Amino acid sequence: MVAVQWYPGHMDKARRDMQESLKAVDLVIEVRDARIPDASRNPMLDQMIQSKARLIILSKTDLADPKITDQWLKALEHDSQKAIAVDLASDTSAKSKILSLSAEMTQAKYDKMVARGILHPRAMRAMACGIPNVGKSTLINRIAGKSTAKTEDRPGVTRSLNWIHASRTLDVLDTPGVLWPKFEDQDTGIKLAALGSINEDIVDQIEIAIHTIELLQNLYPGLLEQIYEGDGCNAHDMLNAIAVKRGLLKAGGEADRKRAAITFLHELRRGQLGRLSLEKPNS
Ligand SMILES: Nc1nc2c(ncn2[C@@H]2O[C@H](COP(=O)(O)OP(=O)(O)OP(=O)(O)O)[C@@H](O)[C@H]2O)c(=O)[nH]1
Ligand SMILES: [Mg+2]
Repeated sequence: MVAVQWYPGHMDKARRDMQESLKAVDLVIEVRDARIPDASRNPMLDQMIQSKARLIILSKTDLADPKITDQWLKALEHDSQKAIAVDLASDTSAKSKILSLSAEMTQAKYDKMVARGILHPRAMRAMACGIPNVGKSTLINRIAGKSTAKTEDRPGVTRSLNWIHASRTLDVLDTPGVLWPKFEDQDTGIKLAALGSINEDIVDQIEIAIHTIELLQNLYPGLLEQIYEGDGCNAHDMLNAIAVKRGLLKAGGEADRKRAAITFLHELRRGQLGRLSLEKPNS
């Protein structure tokens, strides 16, 4: 069993602070990783958000399999919930897409204020939330057009809630990434660790790499064999093939499996193995 059960105190505090702030919020912007839209969905959010309008942003779409992302978008749209996939890091049109959908989803609120005689209604308020390292702060910076919120490629960068006047019409609350106390299955923890939403120091990188290799061998048969030149091998042999291909050998010539695991996971996360998704809808 992969040891990724973990729920640090700062996440529980963030969850309580978010619950409190929700009262003042017109729209919830839930950021999920386009490569794992189901594993990166925090089940605690459903309880917290209840009937509030929800815009789901599938981030890192530049790294995900485009065909599978289209399937996810269709599966995620319903009633008071809309979904779009964006590359928050470099797509300059992401800002206008997010602002126009946010305006559309808060239009009724805005109209109510006008009907009450308010001549200049306040900016609408959105809460950006989601698991660690999915791009919540990057999204806010993208809308604001400047680096207001701190971002970094590791989980746990944002530590407290912070309102940012992102545009003339939208204030966005940046929140710390939050996980939930117990994953429903081992696969969820593996996918979250593989794509960098769980602190690298608390999981066994070799185990995560082995399970991720198995996942990819099922979803993309032949791909890893082609990249790393392992031939028809199981996940353990594949990790050795990765070590050999990347020149990660110990003094005696033996494969350095730990460094191979870390290298493999970093290559996957950065998109160096291609645009890959780790799960499909209803699978
Ligand atoms: N390629 C790509 N990288 C992205 C995208 N969105 C965010 N990133 C990168 O993902 C990393 C994490 O982004 P953050 O905005 O810090 O993530 P966060 O959700 O605020 O993370 P925490 O505050 O730790 O919960 C950074 O290195 C970003 O540059 C995207 O759409 N595409
Ligand atoms: Mg952040």
